Parts: sequence; structure tokens; C-alpha cells
Amino acid sequence: MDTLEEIISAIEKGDSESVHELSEKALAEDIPAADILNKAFIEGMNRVGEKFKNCEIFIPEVLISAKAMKAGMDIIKPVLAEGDVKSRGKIIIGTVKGDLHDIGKNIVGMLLEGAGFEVINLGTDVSKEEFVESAEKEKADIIGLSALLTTTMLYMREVVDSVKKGGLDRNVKVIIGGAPISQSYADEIKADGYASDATSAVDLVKNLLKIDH
Ligand code: B1M
Repeated sequence: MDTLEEIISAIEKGDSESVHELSEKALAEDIPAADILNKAFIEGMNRVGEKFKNCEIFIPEVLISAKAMKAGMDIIKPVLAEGDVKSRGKIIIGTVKGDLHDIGKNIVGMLLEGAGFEVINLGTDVSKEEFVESAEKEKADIIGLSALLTTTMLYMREVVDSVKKGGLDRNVKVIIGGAPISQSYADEIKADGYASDATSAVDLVKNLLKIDH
């Protein structure tokens, strides 16, 4: 089994110590941090998600796996963020009100940081008022909303409307993402953009801020 497969297996078992050690081993083998993230961490959580969906495992196991993945994230985060010399723009991100899922949103935040953006992560269960206040205070360029539930994704519309109502949309763009989100939903609620995964979120931000590389 190669190191990335070993990491996936350790995430599935929820073995934080092994994920920590194997992530160090992968970096020592010169495996790019982005590959460790995409091919091991995200793949590992996808497999955990499938088992959860099929009722093979339950919430406690999912949380233990998420914690194990975080142990690996702590190892690769400094490497992902290398080369971040000057901020290319400021981004506020958060999971919308009522929603506590933050694994994907944190990955998006980490990749944006790695791409040289300043990221202010408001956490989970974030209200429209908090998004707007923070964007005004920080003079943000972009607000990034995440939602994983079909119930909480509806709140994204309220955040977009609040941003437009205050005229903040002249300076700030709103992007959205998360498993139940689609481009057509983004169009429907008049968000400025949608990304299906963390890598596409970085490309989307670069496009919106007119950064070519
Ligand atoms: Co929950 N949960 N969960 N859960 N959970 C889902 C989402 C679910 C699909 C599982 C299922 O039933 N099959 C289901 C939602 C069903 C629906 O709405 N249609 C569900 C449910 C029902 C629930 C509860 C209601 C369960 C309960 O209590 N009965 C409850 C709700 C709690 C709440 O939020 N109020 C709940 C709780 C939890 C845990 C706490 C146990 C845990 C969250 C832990 C945490 O986040 N700290 C959890 C988890 C882990 C999952 C699954 C298994 C995995 C989600 C995940 O982290 N994926 C999930 C099933 C699944 O997705 N297969 C499930 C890995 C992550 C890397 O992917 O988050 O999609 P993802 O992020 C991707 C992209 O979506 C995108 O980029 C990321 C990286 O590529 N992306 C963005 C995300 N945000 C973005 C923002 C962007 C751009 C891209 O721009 C700003």
C-alpha cells in the first residue's frame, strides 16, 4: 500500500496518530501537499461519508475520522501556505446559520490561504448580520458561504440579499459552495459565483478578482 492509501485507511479508522505520522512521511517522500490533501484527506473523508450514508458507521465515528484528518491538516497546512508573501485579497468565509459542517469550508479556506489570499474564517452557524458586519469591518473583497444541508442552503439567499440591500455588493462579491449547491442555485439567488470543490473555489476567486495566475 502506498503512503496516500495508508493515510486514507488511517482516516477511515479514525487513527489520528497514524495520520499525523503518515502525513509527515508523505511530505518526506516529496508527495506534493496538494496531492496529500486531494488524493488522501478528501478521498478518505469521501469514503467515510459513503459509509455514513449507507449506515455502516454513525456520527461518533465520522467525528473521529474528521479529527484524524485534521491531525494531518496540521502537518500540511504550513506547506500549503508557503510562498504566501503578500495578500492578493481578503476573503471572509463561514458556514451559514444552522449548519455545523465545517470540514469542506476549512479546506477551501486553507487552499485560498495557500494561494496567497488573506482568509478570515468566521466558523460555523454564521448569521447574515455577522457576514455583513465582518465584510464591512475588514473591507473584504469576497464573502464565501458554505452549506451542507438542503435546509440551511436556503439561508444563503438571505445573506446575498443582505449584502445587496446595504449596497455592500458594490465592493464585495458573494460566492457559494457545499455538497447540495449548484450553479443553477447560485444563479437563482444571484450569488456572484459557485465552486464545486476547493480547487475550483481558488480559480473562481482569482477570476472574480481578475488575478491571472
Ligand atoms: Co452531516 N450530513 N449531518 N455531519 N455529514 C451530510 C451533509 C449528509 C449528506 C449525510 C447523509 O445523510 N447522507 C446529510 C445532509 C442531507 C441533506 O441535507 N440533504 C447530513 C445530515 C442529515 C446531518 C445531521 C442533520 C445529522 C443528524 O443530526 N441527524 C447533522 C446536522 C448538524 C448541523 O449542521 N446542524 C449532521 C452532523 C454531522 C457531523 C457533526 C457528524 C459531521 C460534521 C463534522 C464537521 O463538519 N465538523 C457530519 C459529516 C462529517 C457529514 C458527511 C458524512 C461528510 C461531510 C464532509 O465533511 N465531507 C456528509 C455526507 C457526505 O457529504 N458524504 C454529511 C468532506 C468535505 C471535504 O466535503 O463538505 O462537501 P464537503 O466540501 C467540499 C465541497 O462541497 C466544496 O469544497 C469542499 C472540498 O472539496 N465546498 C465549497 C464546501 N464549502 C464550499 C464553499 C465554497 C466553495 C466550495 O465557496 C465559499
